[in-house]
Amino acid sequence: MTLLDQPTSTGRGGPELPQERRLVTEIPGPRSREWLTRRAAAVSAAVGETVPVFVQAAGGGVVVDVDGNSLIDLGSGIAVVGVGNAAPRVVAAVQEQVERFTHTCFTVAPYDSYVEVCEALNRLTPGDFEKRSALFNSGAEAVENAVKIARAATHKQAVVVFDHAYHGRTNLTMALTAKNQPYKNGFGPFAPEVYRVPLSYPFRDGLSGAEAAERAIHLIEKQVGVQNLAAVLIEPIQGEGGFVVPADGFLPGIADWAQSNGVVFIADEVQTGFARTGTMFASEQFGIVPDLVVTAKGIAGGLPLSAVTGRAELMDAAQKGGLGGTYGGNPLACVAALAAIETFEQDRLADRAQRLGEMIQQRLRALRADDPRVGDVRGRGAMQAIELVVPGTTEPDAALTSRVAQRMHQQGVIVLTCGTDSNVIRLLPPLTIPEELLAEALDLLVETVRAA
Ligand code: PLZ
Repeated sequence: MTLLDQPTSTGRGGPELPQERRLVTEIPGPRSREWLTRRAAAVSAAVGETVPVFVQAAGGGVVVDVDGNSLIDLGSGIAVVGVGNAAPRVVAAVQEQVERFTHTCFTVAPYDSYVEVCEALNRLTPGDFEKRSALFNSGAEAVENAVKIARAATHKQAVVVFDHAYHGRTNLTMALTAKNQPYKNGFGPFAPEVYRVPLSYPFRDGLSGAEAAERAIHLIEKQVGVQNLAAVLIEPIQGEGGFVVPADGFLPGIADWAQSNGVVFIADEVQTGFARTGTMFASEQFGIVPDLVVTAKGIAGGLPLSAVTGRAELMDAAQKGGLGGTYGGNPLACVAALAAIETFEQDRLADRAQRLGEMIQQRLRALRADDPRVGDVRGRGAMQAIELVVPGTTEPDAALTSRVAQRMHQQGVIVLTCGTDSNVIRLLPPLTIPEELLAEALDLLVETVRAA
């Protein structure tokens, strides 16, 4: 009999889980190690992994593994479970729906929750103009559809994206994504008519927002031409690319230029959306009103759902039947989204994100003040990061970053890294994490960076 044949705890997830960091074995423990062995024999070696534990339950601010270790979650499954894992409203809504019907395909036989999610998105996204939405499964799929919509509406083809951008792993979105390893290497050829221009990256370029916008616009006008350009696509704060917060004025500069030149301005709010940055959408904090907003991740408490929302005349431009897919707006995901959106609003999770952000910034700025390897502390709300460098320079220190992340995992805290140079540690706690738990994780992070 192997360990895996023995029953594991039957404990449920959700916020009722004990909110504590508790290590009862080394990380990974014996049960996780058995699963890692089975994983290696069954799962493609090309599918990555960050933390070497297998999950048994999760909720509030913790993830409990199959050995009974309780880890503090500062990753939210990559910014997904903002409302917490197994959030009570989400669980109840999905349980009720799963017993009614699981799927009809909205484009075959429609149902109410799809329409209600679109109504909610039209209400919540920036802009007081007439809007429409369409639902898909993943962030990448929604980004692709935003590009399709912009092309259909403008009868133009080119798309401009930025250095360090991340938009997905499908063929078109690989072309839109900047970083080669591991996302693109060996997977070409990539889609044409994608043009990349420099971002505003205050820690590295020293430019004002207006200067960085002017630099990008000049390149677009000279190398692409507005008469060919369907859309400019940008993450308001970059996610995978390093949690880069552009200098003030950069986003409005780009958006104003696009919108006065017949170019669709698309905000990819897949990672920044749904209260994560302290407002429902990050665009609000930068004073931009995108023509199209792409959402996913936080939208449905962990069920796969994504959306494109925007100006009705753009959203309605493609031919009838031109947008769709078998599962897009699946009824389980839609009721989960309605429950998640109710939770964001009723529990004022955007305010919570701001409060968590203040705690994180305070702690990490103090660290930066006495450790020159912490080159930059940046972020908004509960989307914060430190960029680790060789002291006194902006030269990335990826080795230090990976050591810190691994050491955090061994101590029972899930943290993720990011950045084109893999030298950024990012914090994305569930917005339901208890403050004491976040404080404990931040203390550990500070100690771990100092000791690494
Ligand atoms: N746009 C801004 O952050 C997904 C990628 C994880 P999907 N980011 C996490 C990984 O290693 O694959 C993301 C994003 C932004 C688009 C996407 C794509 O969303 O739901 O992963 O397709």
